[in-house]
Amino acid sequence: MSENILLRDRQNLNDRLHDLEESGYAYVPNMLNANEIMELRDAIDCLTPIAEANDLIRDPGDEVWSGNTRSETSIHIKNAFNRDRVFFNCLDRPRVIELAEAALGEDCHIIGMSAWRSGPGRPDQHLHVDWSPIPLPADVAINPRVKIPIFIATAHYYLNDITEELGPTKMIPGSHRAGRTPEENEMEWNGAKEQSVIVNAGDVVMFRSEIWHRGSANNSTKSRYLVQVHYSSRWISQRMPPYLNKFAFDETLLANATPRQLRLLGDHIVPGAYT
Ligand SMILES: O=C(O)CCC(=O)C(=O)O
Ligand SMILES: [Fe+2]
Repeated sequence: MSENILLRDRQNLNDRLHDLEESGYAYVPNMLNANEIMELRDAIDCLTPIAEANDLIRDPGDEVWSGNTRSETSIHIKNAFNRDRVFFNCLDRPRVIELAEAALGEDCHIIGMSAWRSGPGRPDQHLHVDWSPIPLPADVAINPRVKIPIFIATAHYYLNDITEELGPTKMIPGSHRAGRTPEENEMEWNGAKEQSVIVNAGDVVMFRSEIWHRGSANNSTKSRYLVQVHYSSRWISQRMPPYLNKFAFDETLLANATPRQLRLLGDHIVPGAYT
């Protein structure tokens, strides 16, 4: 059994930014109230996966993704912001968006937003990085004088009280300083083991894309619900499948969006490639 990760309830943005930069993750508790949590869970249960958008669905024990829609199935929905206003509203929740903008720039945007229902039987993921922007020799990566900017960070909105049985996210604090991705079945970095992210429903944890982490097995009888908002610097391209102009924004959601929300969806002021 893993130890629980240290969650620091910081009182200001600078401290949260420091945690994200130095530990690789930051804690933003009590982001959603009980009503908002229920709305998001209900909205996930109403989602039908769209094959062309690379949405995934899996029955318990399945090795391959299938087209079945039984309620205990696991689903992974891309472009969740486009499917329901409750997801759209996760674009720019206070404290989280301020942290994203401080870490990634005032002109940051989202590269995607995923909604997950992970049913009983969901297997362990391997320890991985979501993206390692600059591979470096170990001694360079760990040198405190070397400061790699954050290029991508994901905010996890947890919609359950997380227990070890439900399958917490596991992370190795500080492992964004590895300068590489973990080898298959590598479980430790620099003598440090993975730790469990045990949070309450409505809490957010944001982590930079190079931290070693994984989702773990759901050994409970309940489904685990999660929304992931993937923020990036302006210079990283957005991923909204299907590609080649086949993705279409929901016009009603756009019509009611604020300028900041539009920018987060890619409507940048800068007209050219660079300026
Ligand atoms: O389920 C989780 O907690 C983490 C998921 C994850 O890391 C991923 O899908 O890349
Ligand atoms: Fe991941």
